[in-house]
Amino acid sequence: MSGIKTLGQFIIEKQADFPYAKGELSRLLRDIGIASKIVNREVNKAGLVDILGAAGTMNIQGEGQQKLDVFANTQFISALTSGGECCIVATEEEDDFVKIDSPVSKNAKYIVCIDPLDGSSNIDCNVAVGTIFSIYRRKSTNGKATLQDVLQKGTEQVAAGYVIYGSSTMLVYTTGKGVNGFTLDPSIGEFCLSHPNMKIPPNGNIYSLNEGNYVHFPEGVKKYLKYVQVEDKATNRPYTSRYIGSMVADIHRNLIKGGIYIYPTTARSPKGKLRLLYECNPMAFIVEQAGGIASDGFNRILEIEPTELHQRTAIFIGSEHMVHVAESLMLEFSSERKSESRYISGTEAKLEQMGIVGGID
Ligand code: AHM
Ligand code: MG
Repeated sequence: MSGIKTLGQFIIEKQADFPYAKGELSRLLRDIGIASKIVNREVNKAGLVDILGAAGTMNIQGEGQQKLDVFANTQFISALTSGGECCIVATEEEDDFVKIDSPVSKNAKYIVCIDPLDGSSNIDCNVAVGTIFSIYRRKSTNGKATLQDVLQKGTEQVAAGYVIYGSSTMLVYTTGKGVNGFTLDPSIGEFCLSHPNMKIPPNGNIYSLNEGNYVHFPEGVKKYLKYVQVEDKATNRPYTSRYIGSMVADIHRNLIKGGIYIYPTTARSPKGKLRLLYECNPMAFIVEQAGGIASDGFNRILEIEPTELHQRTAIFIGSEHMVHVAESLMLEFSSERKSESRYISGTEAKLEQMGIVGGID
């Protein structure tokens, strides 16, 4: 066992970073880790047993649920209920938030927003899927926690993470002091620290977006696509296109290799497709903690004020330089929100300042 540090050991060790911590957040992270191992077991044998296929129910977004979505949802809610640290779970799979009302959770202080199985339309063909979670401290101090406790800005997250059920299963999380990744060793059934202090390269050459939606993209995204596809040796263009269609897997790869993931607004999804509370905010927190950027094309994802549980947003997330270029083009060519943008200077000046010039007309 020498040299191995398990997730449990790491969490306890890191508790010392928070001098007044009573171990509640650590227990919550542990509960999520345990549930994800159970989900991993089922995802791994999905091709073998009769658990695949639609469960016959629709979630609030009108999307068909897969059976494993339902299974994962139940596992996480049940782990958070028996763990005793969580008072509300907001999940992609339930129309309303779930109040945890168990004797052990009477004093629970934490809210968990979760996408129990993201990318689940990929399960039938053995492509990587993931779990995404975000943890907040409840704001109200008495009575039962309410929707207002859930609708907090991403900057208020105390922790966030994802699990990728891929060729290996990994859990990656942050508590605002960097990002660490753990790989599940199936022989001992433990997540072991494998990627300490993860940092996203400031620039990269991978872009990930569903180009099939091209005709519906905002002009700024169309220009960005042109930019990444133009030959320019100095900036290593054309870039490489990689799109799995599982946000967790696409962002995980870009986190390691450098890259940008974009899900913009489209004519079909005018507010974007991905959900702020349990998809975009947690991924944005992780990527920022790793040194990257996450924006809705104009402003920081983490500063969006949520007004509803299943709110959607556009997202541009990844390596700092790449997101800056995309934002600059959004500003220049899709500038209906110019006044809100973090950029007030001209695009060209900004690009030149970053050492990135040419290729955009
Ligand atoms: P889901 O939560 O219903 O699985 O949808 C989220 C997924 C992301 O993982 C993925 O990046 C995106 O939707 C793919 O959407 P599209 O098929 O429109 O490209
Ligand atoms: Mg999802």
